[in-house]
Amino acid sequence: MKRALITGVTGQDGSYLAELLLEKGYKVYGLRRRTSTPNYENVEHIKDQIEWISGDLTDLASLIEAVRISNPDEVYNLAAQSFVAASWPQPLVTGQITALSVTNMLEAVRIIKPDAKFYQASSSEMFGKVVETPQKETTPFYPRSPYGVAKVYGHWITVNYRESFNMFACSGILFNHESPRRGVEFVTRKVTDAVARIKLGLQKELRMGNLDALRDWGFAGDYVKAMWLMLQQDEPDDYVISTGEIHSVKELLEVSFSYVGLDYKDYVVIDPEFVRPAEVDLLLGDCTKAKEKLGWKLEVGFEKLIHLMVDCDIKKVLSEMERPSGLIALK
Ligand code: NAP
Ligand code: G4F
Repeated sequence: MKRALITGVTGQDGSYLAELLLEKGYKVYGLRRRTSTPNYENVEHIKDQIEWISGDLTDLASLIEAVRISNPDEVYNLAAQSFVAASWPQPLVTGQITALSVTNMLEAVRIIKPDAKFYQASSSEMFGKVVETPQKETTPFYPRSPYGVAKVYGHWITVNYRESFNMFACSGILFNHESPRRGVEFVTRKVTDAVARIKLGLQKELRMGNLDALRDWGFAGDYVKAMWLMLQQDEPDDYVISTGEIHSVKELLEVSFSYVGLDYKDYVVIDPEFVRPAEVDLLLGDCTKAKEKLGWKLEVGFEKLIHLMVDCDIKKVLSEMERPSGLIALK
């Protein structure tokens, strides 16, 4: 039985990856930091099948212990401060978790289990103010946020450990990917959650930032398959994972609101609070290498993804409304 250690397992990607690896018969170890209240929402359904290890990405001793306990064949380093907007008010925490802690994880693996295969969750945010379109593995980086800068560090230290210590370390440069498990502050989920609340009469308006931003949005369930495929190859390498399709935030609003028979223009208010100090205007990926070398393919397209998210949010809000306590999360 193969053994995998996942950091960030309570997050969106970690939960889909854990499901995938369990289906494949892996023993899955999940690193979980201490929280004052439970945060198992994304993994509630598989919680008992995961071997939980307490630890924090910023604490090397806990990572060494996690690698020792799990003795993994594969390590997926997904944990991060992953919200770009939060990286301006919290640049140091973002740097500690999203940048330097990648070295913590690599060191823990190098010291305890150097032959384990390692996946680093790199990001299209590294392309930032893009120097070519579409972006591919060879496109130079120009990060536009403390988060993007931190991810560039994480990417290069992964490449460096591969070249310095001959470790099987891969960096997946993933473009935006979404799902009903996406944190509610990210733009897709913020919109689909608001659509559900507006449709059900619980919210009157939606405050947004830059509607002209363009993104290449895919489905998280498809993207974790690419992570796994990268670690099944004979040689470690870096891959762009994307849909190759671009949509604006405005289109996201149109698709989401019109799905429930509403016009977004009646509800959306532009609020400078959600406009970023420096914006990434456009991200569009070219994943030819992943398609050809990994045989990776996309299954869920943009409209289907957004409709799926709206459907799930309507169900979630309805179940909140039906709770006997009457506690409705008004926004
Ligand atoms: P997410 O939902 O925000 O999950 C982040 C995970 O990291 C959570 O499980 C969180 O734990 C954990 N974490 C944060 N700080 C930690 C720490 N100090 N120690 C241990 N665990 C910590 O992110 P995601 O969307 O699944 O993304 C997964 C990874 O891919 C991230 O590295 C992200 O930056 C990267 N990425 C994401 C996308 C995307 O579009 N989703 C694209 C490219 C790259 P808690 O539950 O305790 O908060
Ligand atoms: O959904 P977002 O917050 O995602 P962003 O910044 O692209 O980052 C996500 O994708 C990266 C990969 O490229 C990951 F590495 C990262 O961890 C994260 O998962 O914002 C998308 C776009 C931005 O241009 C933002 O300015 O939507 C625009 N936007 C407009 N109004 C908004 C809003 N974003 C948010 N979160 N909230 C708004 O009200």
